[in-house]
Amino acid sequence: LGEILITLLYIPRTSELTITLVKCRNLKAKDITGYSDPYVKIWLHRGDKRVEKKKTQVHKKTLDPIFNETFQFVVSWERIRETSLVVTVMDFDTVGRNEAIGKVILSSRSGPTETKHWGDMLSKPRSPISQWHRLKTF
Ligand SMILES: [Ca+2]
Repeated sequence: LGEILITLLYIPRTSELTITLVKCRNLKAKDITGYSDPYVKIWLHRGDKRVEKKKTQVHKKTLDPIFNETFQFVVSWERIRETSLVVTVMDFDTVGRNEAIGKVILSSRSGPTETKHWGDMLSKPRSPISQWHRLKTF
C-alpha cells in the first residue's frame, strides 16, 4: 500500500501534540492513470471517541507525495495514554467517493512500530521524532 514518514512532537508543559506528515513513498495506484491523488486525513481519538479532524491538501497524480504539513492538537499529559491519532492516506476523486489507500494508528496500543514511535515521543518530550510507517488496510 505504501509507506508514510511521520514526525511526532509532544510538549507536556503546554499540552501540545504536533504531527507532521512529511511524505509518502510507493503508494498504491487507485486511478486508471496508474497514479493516485493522495491527501492525508487525521482523526484524534480519545478512547473510542473521535474528537478532532484535520487534513492535508490534495497532491494530484503521484505515488510519492511530499506534504510537509504540520498539525497541532491540545492533549494533556493525563489524557495522552487514552489518545490515538488515526492517520489515513486517501485518494481524492472528482467523480465518486474518495477512497482510502491505507492507514496507520499511532497510540500506546497499536502495532510494534506505531507503539515504539508513540513511546519515543513520550520518553523524549520536546524532541521531534521521525519514523516511517507501513500503511495498513482497515
Ligand atoms: Ca483519484
